[in-house]
Amino acid sequence: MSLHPMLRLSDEVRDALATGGPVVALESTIISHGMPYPDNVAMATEVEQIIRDGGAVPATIAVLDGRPCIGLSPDQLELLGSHPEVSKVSVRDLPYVVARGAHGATTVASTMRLAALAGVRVFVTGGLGGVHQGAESSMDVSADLTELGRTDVAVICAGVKSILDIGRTLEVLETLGVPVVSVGSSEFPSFFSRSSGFQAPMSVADLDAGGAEQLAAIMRAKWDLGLSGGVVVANPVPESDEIPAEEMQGFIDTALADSDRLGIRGKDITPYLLGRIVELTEGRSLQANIALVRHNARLGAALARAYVSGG
Ligand code: PSU
Ligand code: MN
Repeated sequence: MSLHPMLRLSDEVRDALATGGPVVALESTIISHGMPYPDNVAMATEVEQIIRDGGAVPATIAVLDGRPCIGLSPDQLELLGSHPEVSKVSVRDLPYVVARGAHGATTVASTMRLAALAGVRVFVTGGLGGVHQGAESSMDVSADLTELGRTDVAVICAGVKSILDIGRTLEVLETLGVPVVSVGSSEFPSFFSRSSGFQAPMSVADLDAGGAEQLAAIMRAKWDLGLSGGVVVANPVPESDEIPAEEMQGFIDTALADSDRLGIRGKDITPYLLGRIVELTEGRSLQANIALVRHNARLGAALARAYVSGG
């Protein structure tokens, strides 16, 4: 595949793609707008190392000085985690930050798009965007779902937080033809918790029992059939790091009520709620968040290897 001229690839990503090696994309909104400094930079650095230890090459994606970058240096991760002028960039925002030569942290939607442009098919994150509570009137549905409906990338996440309407999020994914596959569980997880009250539409075995190979086979079957679009891989948080859903619900309700009272809307809602939940839980949610991203990174490396090794 010839390289898109607007992309800037790190050397290790360029080499891996040139030789058909395993590459795992990572988003940057989670760094710039999803976690506080300096834990965000430590998380991003550690996750890249987990992917290398798992035999794959990490490709953290962001827009820097207007250039879409696939694979970042330690200095660039530090900039994303600490610079005040890194905007949150979903698909609609990409043309603007690129044209202005600005910095942008990419969401799941824009990271998927840039990963696909570079030829990367596996992407690891923490939580997906989805249908917001009250979307019946606000119409606030994340562009992450639209992108999952059209871009050929598998996204490994820990499910969807109950800051969103989980049931409606699953309905939209079904409408868009997106396979939603839980790993080692029959339930769709709710980020901090292994349960959500919703069954997963599909499931595969745990990583230790061949889950990565089963997922790679689903990706190949989908794309070989010409069914474009993504796959949601829902990897439940490990039991030892879980915060029970009942326990989180009070904090989430408070955060939602606060955002409502402050009139926060649009692209600012998700970052506001994530930050408020870290405050309300006195950092406990952050520890669970970091743990589940690590866990997803291990699966991501294995899935990227299984996918490139053919079937
Ligand atoms: N949910 C999380 N953590 C995150 C996000 C969502 O638990 O960091 C970020 C991701 O980058 C996701 C974005 O793609 O928020 C969704 O934002 P919006 O709802 O504005 O589309
Ligand atoms: Mn929105």
